[in-house]
Amino acid sequence: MKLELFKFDSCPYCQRVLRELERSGRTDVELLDTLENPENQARLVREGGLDQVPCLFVDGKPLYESLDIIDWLKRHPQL
Ligand SMILES: N[C@@H](CCC(=O)N[C@@H](CS)C(=O)NCC(=O)O)C(=O)O
Repeated sequence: MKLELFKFDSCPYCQRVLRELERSGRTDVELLDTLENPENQARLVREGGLDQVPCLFVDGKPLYESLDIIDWLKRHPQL
């Protein structure tokens, strides 16, 4: 399963998700910063449909909303 998290560091909702990644110690989520790399933002809007972070792509399918992302991560621990 391919996991990609679109985020930027000054976003408090992104920090919430990043804290969960740190807490769980999982290493299977690729971080894509939308401020550092405009191509990431363009891809987020093109493929996700919304210019909003955080967004977790699960095999290319977008999941928005930090609390929903955290819930998904907890229900799908790294194997
Ligand atoms: N309810 C959302 C809020 C996310 C949010 O407001 N993110 C801001 C950055 S801190 C954003 O992307 N704003 C741009 C927009 O909503 O168009 C969540 O919990 O993920």
